[in-house]
Amino acid sequence: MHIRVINPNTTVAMTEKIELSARAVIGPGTRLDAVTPALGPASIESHYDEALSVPGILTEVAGGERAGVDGYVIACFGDPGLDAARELASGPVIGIAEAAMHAAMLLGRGFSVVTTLDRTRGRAWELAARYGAGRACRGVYGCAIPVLELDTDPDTVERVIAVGRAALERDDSDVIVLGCAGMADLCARVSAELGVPVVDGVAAATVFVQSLVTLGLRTSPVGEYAAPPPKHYTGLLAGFTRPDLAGWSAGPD
Ligand code: 2AL
Repeated sequence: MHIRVINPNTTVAMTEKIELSARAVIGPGTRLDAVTPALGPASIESHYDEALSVPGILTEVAGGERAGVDGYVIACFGDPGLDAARELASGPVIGIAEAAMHAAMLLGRGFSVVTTLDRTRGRAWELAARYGAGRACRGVYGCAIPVLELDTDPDTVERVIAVGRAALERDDSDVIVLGCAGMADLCARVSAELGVPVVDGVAAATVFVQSLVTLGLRTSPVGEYAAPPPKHYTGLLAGFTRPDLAGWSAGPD
């Protein structure tokens, strides 16, 4: 089985962190690659960043299809491009917010999300509603650390712990969801400090994809997630024109 974990931002150090988290939970027969798109934003913390990350993600999915990848993880907490990736991939595709929220609902009665900047909170709430977690999600809190400063800010882990502790108290929640792929390496430490399950969506999504592939299950090919109708794309997006029309590569190779 071959799983591809896509870091939707272009920061290689973050992809390496994501890969460690995913690699720690794969079974012996699973091959994993963690990829960094060639085009996109250095980090994703706005709707603009998120929109501009999608062509890079789709390029990695298209390349994965050519390489025989069995399933994909989209490793950014806004789950960018998830629906489009499902239209393109023959195997399952799971976003880390989707995986983390589902896992949290299997572990407790209510969860709180600890994320990076306050401005990403709205997207997290929107995704909770989409995934049927609108009631279980009791709060979403920023810790005022931009994505690319998670590694360099000496206070990161203490801040995440403090915000998580306050969230558990305020929300009367019993599970914490980490709201950024760049927090994957904090999971064990935060959990040990808070004494509740702390869900890293990267690990959760990797295990879920692996499980679906093992079960022989894939995204339904009929209806909304059927392959997108072929058409021409122009300008910077010309490479995304589908094969039925012209030597399709979905994006610059
Ligand atoms: C993220 C994430 O997971 N990756 C990224 O670049 N931005 N999420 C976030 N809430 O900031």
